[in-house]
Amino acid sequence: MVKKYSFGKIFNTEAVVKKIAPEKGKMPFFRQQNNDTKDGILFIYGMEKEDKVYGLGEQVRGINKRGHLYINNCTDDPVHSEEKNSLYGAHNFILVDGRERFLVFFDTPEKVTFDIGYTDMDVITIETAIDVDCYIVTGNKLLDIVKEFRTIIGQSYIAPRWAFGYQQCRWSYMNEDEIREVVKGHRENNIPLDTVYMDIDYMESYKDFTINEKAFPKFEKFVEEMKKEHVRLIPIIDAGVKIEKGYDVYEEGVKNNYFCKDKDGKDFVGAVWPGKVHFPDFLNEEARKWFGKKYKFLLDKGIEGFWNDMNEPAIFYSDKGLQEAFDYVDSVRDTNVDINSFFTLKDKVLGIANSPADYKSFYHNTKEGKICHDKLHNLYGYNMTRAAGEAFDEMVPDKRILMFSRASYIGMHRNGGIWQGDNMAWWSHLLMTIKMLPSLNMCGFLYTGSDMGGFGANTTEDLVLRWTQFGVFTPLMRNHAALGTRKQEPYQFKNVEDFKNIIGIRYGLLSYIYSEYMKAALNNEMYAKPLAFVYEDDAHAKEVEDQLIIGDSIMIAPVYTQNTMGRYVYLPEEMMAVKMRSLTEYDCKVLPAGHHYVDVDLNEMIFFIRPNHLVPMTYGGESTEEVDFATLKVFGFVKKNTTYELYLDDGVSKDYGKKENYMEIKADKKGNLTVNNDKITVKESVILNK
Ligand code: MIG
Repeated sequence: MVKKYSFGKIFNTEAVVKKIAPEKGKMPFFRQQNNDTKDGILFIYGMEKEDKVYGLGEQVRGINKRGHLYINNCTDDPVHSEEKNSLYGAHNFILVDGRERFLVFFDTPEKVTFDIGYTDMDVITIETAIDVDCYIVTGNKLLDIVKEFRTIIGQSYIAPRWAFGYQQCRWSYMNEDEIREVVKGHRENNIPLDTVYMDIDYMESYKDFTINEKAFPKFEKFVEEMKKEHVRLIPIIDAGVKIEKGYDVYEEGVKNNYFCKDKDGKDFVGAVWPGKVHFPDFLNEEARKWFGKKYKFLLDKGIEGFWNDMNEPAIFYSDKGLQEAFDYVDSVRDTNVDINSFFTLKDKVLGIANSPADYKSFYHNTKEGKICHDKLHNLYGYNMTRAAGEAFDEMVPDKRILMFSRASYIGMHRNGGIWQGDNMAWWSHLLMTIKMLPSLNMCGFLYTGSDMGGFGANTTEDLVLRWTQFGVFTPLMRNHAALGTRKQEPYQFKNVEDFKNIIGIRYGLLSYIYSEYMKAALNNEMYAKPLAFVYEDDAHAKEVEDQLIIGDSIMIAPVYTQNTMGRYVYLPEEMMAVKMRSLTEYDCKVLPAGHHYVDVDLNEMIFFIRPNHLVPMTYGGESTEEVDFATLKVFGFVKKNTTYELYLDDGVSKDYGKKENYMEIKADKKGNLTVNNDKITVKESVILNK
């Protein structure tokens, strides 16, 4: 059941797609706060000791969010350490599991503060602006509540199937030859590969929708050449548009008032990679349409996927901010800089980037009138990605285009996925991404993953390998690294064979991963779940945060610590352990419920199949186009007659939900398999039944 409570007059974010009439009666847990210092809405809830609090999508720390202060305010912060409060997304919901079970979503474009047992360890205090729509979703099981929430926010974005292949990125592959090298490095070593990314240097002077012709002299031909290798190129698009006379995007934006304005009505100026830029006014419908159509420049050249970056938006500096810093420097230059002025000096200079003052100094021209950016901040990246997504629906209505974004808000999950931003080559960040995955799934971001191996800092071979072993299960499986860091493509390392085998296992699991992803997207369900959501009555399972249920059949327990050749794992029920070195080398055995130490060597990975569940696998391939999705090898653990619902389609068109896309694989308790559809064949099986 969903109840809506409206406070003030909220800007329509369009996060919720279902019409719900607001309640008139008394509002539970809410208090309106009006005093001299601030106006706002407080949501206060007292927790019992056992209460668990899930949610918040892209945020730091655990699956259970208890015990920290979170500030949902889209932020470009490249150091995602435990004490931070904000990342790139604003996913303003929590799901409380305790004496009462409910999800609450705060729909407001402004910052929301979630004090979840931080000030008082037993109290949740959520503070929002005065204008907010709150939705309270109640239900029986946690998964039912999530499903109901997902139903009101609309169906998740669906990526093309090739986007489930292995993807390689770096900031930046500078030209055609560097990209050819990357492809060669994979192909020569038989490491599967489906895409290579183009970071900001493919553009001419970092101008959106341009190609640096020195680096890519025959771009269309090159795109074609790569497609022959079964590789798709995925260019980045940044939010800021370079100020440059004669540059069409700039000229058109200025002429039609498509850019954000300063207080005097002039186009607001900030600086990002291209130098001085204007920011497209994505909250203006016309501007959004215009920007979305710009992607055609690349679609026409054969491009089929994009990533939208810097759309919090990140602002290195504004003219005003820079001037203020200079002024302060000048004011103290000839003085005997005392300690106070020293710190002010430091703050003035370091505080130039992504400064709240800048967000207060420009305006959007919306349907509801002129509104200051800081009142709509959390909607900016959402609407950039929406611009693209809606334009694709119009320009290429029958074809899926890969799209994911850095900044996001609930609602954007209908237009694209997200990647988890600039993490570090830290083991703790491998664990963080494991925990973030189910939280993102709860609010509809199914197509997601982190920069495998770590973006910032120099990585090591074992970290990349362990991260890749986890990445096998994330829909977006992309290795990415920052400028200046150690190279980390799989073929840069000593044990290339291990990478080939692990990524090979992903291609084997593709039939399962794709099928589970599609069913989750089409039914508003979660692809990756905490154990707590599946084993609701198992007090221990509720505390496990380093294992996940992937789809319906598999439990994973990734190794995420250095110099350990195994780990403890908790089995809430008896399961079949599948330890794989490659698609053809594996051991399977049944383990009883309880705690176990499992050995997992660096070149191995392990996953578990739940009782009376099947896992269809393909025979692999070096690209998704090479994979034969119709010929399967089925793994399973059956003690009674068991059915697996396989979802299979062409992977590119948008005719998703057709009946004929659903097939059944049945196993009887002896392990004999049958299929109900002559489109698929089961060639082999590995079924344990005791
Ligand atoms: O200021 O385009 O998160 O993935 O490689 C850095 C360069 C800008 C941030 C993105 C990262 C990308 C990088 N970008």
